[in-house]
Amino acid sequence: MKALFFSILLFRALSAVFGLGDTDSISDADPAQSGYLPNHNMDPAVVNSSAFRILWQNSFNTNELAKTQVVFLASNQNFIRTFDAITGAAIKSRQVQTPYLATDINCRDTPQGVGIQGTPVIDPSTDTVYFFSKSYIPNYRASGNTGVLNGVYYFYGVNIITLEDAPGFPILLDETIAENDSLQYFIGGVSFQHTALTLVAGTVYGGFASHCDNYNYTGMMFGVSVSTKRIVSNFAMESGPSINHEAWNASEGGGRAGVWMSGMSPATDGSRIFIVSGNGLDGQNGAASAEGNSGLRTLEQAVVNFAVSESGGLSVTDYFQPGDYKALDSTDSDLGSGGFVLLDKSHFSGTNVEELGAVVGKSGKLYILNANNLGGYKEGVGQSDNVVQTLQLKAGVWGGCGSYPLEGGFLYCAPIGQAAVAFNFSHSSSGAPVFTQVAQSQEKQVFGVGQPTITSLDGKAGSGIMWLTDPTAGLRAWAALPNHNGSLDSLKIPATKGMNKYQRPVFGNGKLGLDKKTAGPISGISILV
Ligand SMILES: *[C@@H]1O[C@H](CO)[C@@H](O)[C@H](O)[C@H]1NC(C)=O
Ligand SMILES: *[C@@H]1O[C@H](CO)[C@@H](O)[C@H](O)[C@H]1NC(C)=O
Ligand SMILES: *[C@@H]1O[C@H](CO)[C@@H](O)[C@H](O)[C@H]1NC(C)=O
Ligand SMILES: *[C@@H]1O[C@H](CO)[C@@H](O)[C@H](O)[C@H]1NC(C)=O
Ligand SMILES: *[C@@H]1O[C@H](CO)[C@@H](O)[C@H](O)[C@H]1NC(C)=O
Ligand SMILES: CC(=O)N[C@H]1CO[C@H](CO)[C@@H](O)[C@@H]1O
Repeated sequence: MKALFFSILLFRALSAVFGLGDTDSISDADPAQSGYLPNHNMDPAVVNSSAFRILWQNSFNTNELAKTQVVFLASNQNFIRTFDAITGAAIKSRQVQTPYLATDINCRDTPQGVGIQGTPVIDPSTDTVYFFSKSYIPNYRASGNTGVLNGVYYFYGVNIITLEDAPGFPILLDETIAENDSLQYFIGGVSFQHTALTLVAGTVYGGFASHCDNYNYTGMMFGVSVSTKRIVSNFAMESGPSINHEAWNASEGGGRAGVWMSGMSPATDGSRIFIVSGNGLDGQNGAASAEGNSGLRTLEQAVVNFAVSESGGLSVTDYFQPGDYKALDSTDSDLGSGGFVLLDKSHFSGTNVEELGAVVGKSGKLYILNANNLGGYKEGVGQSDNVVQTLQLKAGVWGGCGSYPLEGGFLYCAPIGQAAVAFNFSHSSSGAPVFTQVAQSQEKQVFGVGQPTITSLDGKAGSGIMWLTDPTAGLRAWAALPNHNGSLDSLKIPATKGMNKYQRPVFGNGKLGLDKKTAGPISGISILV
């Protein structure tokens, strides 16, 4: 498992009273995680010119890793801050909790400390921002102020104007018993909340995994109702008798199957939630094939479709688990290093397939799935994977792909150490959906590259831009439509070397926000306009 994710949210603060503008970003990408954002006034003619420039940059504490933008930022050091989007002037700042020490978890993934990691989500109807924060309760499970056993997680709701706690928050997550396994309860100290958050029918959901697979942990999905201010879901990805209920400090304990997705959000269409899990232990599926609705309890290396109950509880209605998942387990080759990309069904569909999704993890095998029938386990011909299509990329992906549903339709992925690749969308003679690799970038991306995010100027033909952040090279942008010789043409944008890992740029009315990597005393956000 790898773990740094630094994210950004864009929220308008230009007027005295905050309000939602139609070009604001209130969550990480779109709820479906398709990666396509049509309405942020990003014009490629401007982006590819000197008019697109760095508007401001801010520095924060040494090694404080910035997480959000105008106006709301949340960091690994448990700071939340607001800024003026145009000038960068600080408006408010608050440290919600003492951050958890990386030395308490024996994992170098987050050396600067652990606080708020998953990108928050804003509810514009109440001006409230929601996030999870990792900290301590002194003498909670062991003596002392710190230590892994005193590590806990809180769920916060904070007023985005005052940065004060909304009534009823924060809520402590620790000791919550899993809704689908009475033997498992939540221990914040060994857990790591990494996915971006999503707000579905009044409940905020976030995925939990571990730090470097250390200690006894099981991947969990938490849901907190923002109206009743209660935890309404704590779903253990592995449950039942085959799970090893080991001591907290056993490195092979728990069920594993962390939900982290390199910081991507669970994907949702408003009623269903899709997540992808990582490596596990003791998976039930073996020689026999199994249907996606068969009630598998060892949901490791799986794409999982949850139904959301009226109260916000989660139940598994469908899953896909690759036939070689045990081999993936034994090599720590997480399918769930990437999230699920739910594709726009008004464009990406075909005979007998109304809605598609895409997933690719560390193995580099890109699976195109039927979102309404994910495929179960070995349900294909001759016990093969029952998927719409499988495409092998040159390397693994941490963080998922992104799509552009116009002008024929494209899917973009950024395998580590390789060129970014573009697939076009078409149909076979029988009408089945087919993706074909048609182009690649001249540039190669290093480890920690973010998820492809695609903008357009309100859907205008030829205005698509595909964006990636690269930890070394910084922000990159390409024309989304491949050129005729099979290349993605890059746009000329200002150098912003040194991005934090696994981030998406965020957008608001012709502006873009980024999180730059700590370099000595300097860290912060760049806004380009
Ligand atoms: C291991 O952790 C799980 C919670 O994930 C818990 O149910 C179990 O009791 C723990 N084992 C021990 C021996 O503490
Ligand atoms: C695990 O923790 C228990 C106390 O909870 C302690 O007695 C035991 O020695 C620890 N084991 C290891 C391997 O650290
Ligand atoms: C997709 O690319 C393939 C291979 O280059 C090409 O044959 C096909 O016409 C393209 N399909 C569309 C819809 O552009
Ligand atoms: C394709 O065209 C671009 C310019 O549009 C050029 O930089 C690139 O080298 C060409 N690639 C190939 C494979 O010819
Ligand atoms: C960007 O602008 C340059 C001129 O500065 C031009 O040569 C290039 O084709 C443009 N790139 C794209 C992808 O539009
Ligand atoms: C008690 C309970 O609800 N158990 C469920 C936990 O989740 C698995 C996976 O969906 C179900 O099979 C169990 O029935």
